[in-house]
Amino acid sequence: MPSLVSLQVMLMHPRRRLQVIGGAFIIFCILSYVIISPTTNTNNNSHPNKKSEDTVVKELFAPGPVKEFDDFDYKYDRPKKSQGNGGGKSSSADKSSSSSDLRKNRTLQEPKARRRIQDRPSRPTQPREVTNSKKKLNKLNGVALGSNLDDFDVIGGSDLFKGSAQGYQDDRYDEFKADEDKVEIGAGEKGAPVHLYGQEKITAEKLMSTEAFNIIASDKISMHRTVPDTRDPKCRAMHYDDDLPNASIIIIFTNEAWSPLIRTVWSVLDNTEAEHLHEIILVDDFSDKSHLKGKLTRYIQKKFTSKVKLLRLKTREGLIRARLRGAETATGDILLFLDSHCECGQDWLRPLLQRIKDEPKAFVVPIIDVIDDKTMQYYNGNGIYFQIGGFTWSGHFTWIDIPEAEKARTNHNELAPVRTPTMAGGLFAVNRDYFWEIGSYDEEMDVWGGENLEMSFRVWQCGGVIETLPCSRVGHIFRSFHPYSFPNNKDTHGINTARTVEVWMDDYKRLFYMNRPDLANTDVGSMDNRMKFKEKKQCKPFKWYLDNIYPQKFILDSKEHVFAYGRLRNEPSGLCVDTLQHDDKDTYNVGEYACHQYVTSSQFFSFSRDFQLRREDSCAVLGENSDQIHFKGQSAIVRMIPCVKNDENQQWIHTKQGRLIHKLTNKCLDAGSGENMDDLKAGACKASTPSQIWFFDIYHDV
Ligand SMILES: [Mn+2]
Repeated sequence: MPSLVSLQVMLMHPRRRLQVIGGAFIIFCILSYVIISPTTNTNNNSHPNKKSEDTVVKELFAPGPVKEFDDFDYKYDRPKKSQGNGGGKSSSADKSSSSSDLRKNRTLQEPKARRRIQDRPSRPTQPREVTNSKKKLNKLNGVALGSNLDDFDVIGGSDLFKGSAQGYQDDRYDEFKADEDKVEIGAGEKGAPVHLYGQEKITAEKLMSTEAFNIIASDKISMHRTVPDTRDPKCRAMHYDDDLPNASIIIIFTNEAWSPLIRTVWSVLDNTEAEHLHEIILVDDFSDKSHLKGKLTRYIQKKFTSKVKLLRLKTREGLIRARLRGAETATGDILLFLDSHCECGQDWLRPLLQRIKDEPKAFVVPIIDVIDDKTMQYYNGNGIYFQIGGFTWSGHFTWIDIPEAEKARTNHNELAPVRTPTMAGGLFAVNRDYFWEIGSYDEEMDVWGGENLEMSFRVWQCGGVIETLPCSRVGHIFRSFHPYSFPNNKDTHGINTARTVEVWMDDYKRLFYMNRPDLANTDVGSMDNRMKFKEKKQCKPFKWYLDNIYPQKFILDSKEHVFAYGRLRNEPSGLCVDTLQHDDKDTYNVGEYACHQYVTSSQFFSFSRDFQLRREDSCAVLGENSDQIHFKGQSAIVRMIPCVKNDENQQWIHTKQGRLIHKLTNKCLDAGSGENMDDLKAGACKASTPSQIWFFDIYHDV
């Protein structure tokens, strides 16, 4: 025993040795007792290795290497498939009479200000110039055009020209015929995949690198294709009110390919009752692809009804401000935002409208079905299984399973609205007044990214709810990258997320900056407006959100969730357990590396109150398979796999001597010969083995 004690003290850092020697005798008398194990707990508060938190915390979360991820449209957030989750000249039809009719109509318009609700944050409104050329092509022909036409650049006209001798029907040249000729009868019907062969396949693969999806397959599919009914069969018996609110559907796009965009609009028109559809507002965020200019204008005028309207932005505004422009212009009861590459399922809209009618503070999202980016298959193999939204501390949206507590809250009713901590952001509906009342979007956010988490935290913290509605399903093409550019190549996702954490996460932002130290000192712009809003609305703190809305979220350093955290260091070798830059989304062998001067994400591990040696979502286990685990005398590699509560292979014991013992096999975590970049292993526990002594930076009181 005495020799072990002296060895222990020798092995320690000089600073730590001083702390230790004073109380060494008493403490080391109980050395051989397990202090933290699945079966044993003591109330001993004086861990020999425990540093004062105040002094150490300053060291934490300081600059270090950076790892980048992307979001909603990125494969990281992609739900697994097993889950479910112009050429022609314009017509010159009767310009003079249509424009004067429209002008008359405008005078009947309600003043804009009355459509806005009182609470809305004021923004300078610059009246857009309405040029004469804009709506010359629309004839009224007895059709009511709504009250907000001044706001649009193009309005659909198919209903307006019916029976008109001078209408579009007389055009001799049909510029859309080429697109129609590409369609193969039956291709992709009922959501079936489209397979290509030979040269076409090669061309399609090449185009994948610019379009991020199979544009040739998409072009072969009818604009009106049917998709499978992926709903829970019980949804067919759902009852909805006769007098539901109506929806303004806002679809923003920048340089979207032709067929997905047009199919999205048709899909809404084909799958929605006219009484529920107030309008479809397309917002073109300054696209430069030629098909989105004159050709799109003419297509809307010729093929779509006057419920379809197009707004063209004069500069690139980005997703957030483009959606805001659409929302400002909308006059329906409900705002529904839809991506520009979606296909709607059976009776997709009524569940959303009904829920918002019943719960005006609800942001509701459909279940998002996967449309394959390579075959355009609309997946239908998930049954009624679906996931809801979570987030990572690095500031990314993720899909998570519905927690048992939430299932219990809904009495295991599979059709009930399911509360979701976050939303993916591409598709959601909300009462129009409430959208403005709850702070709309942070319009100082640029281009794309982070706005969905901002909205999610804000809605929950400020009194709203976010729910997934199982009876509403919408398919979405999940693309593996953005087929458009970001102005100035700015990391808008990162900067927007930094704004989000600054405003909404309180102290928990430390966990974001540990993952993104590069953003700690980035200029994220003034947050005064958002802070004032938060104050005025008396929004709840992030801790409330974590405790009440996302209690299963693992907090890497919280006293409630972990015994110890920080770097996991083997002092004799100077090595720390390290991910070696492996991606936590994968299963990987964890390694060891010289301890960084500061705690960086790749060396941050926690010892959880569930006795797991873990990171945010991944836990350490032994061996590739059970044979290897149980082979006595042999050391086994340590792997990181998704955490599962009460998985025996994920249970560890941490002793006061600094051992980390794998409970199932009684093997000890071992630094081995102590080489950088080695895979970490666990071997037979031996007395007085310096390579088996590990301590975390910080221990909470046990
Ligand atoms: Mn999308």
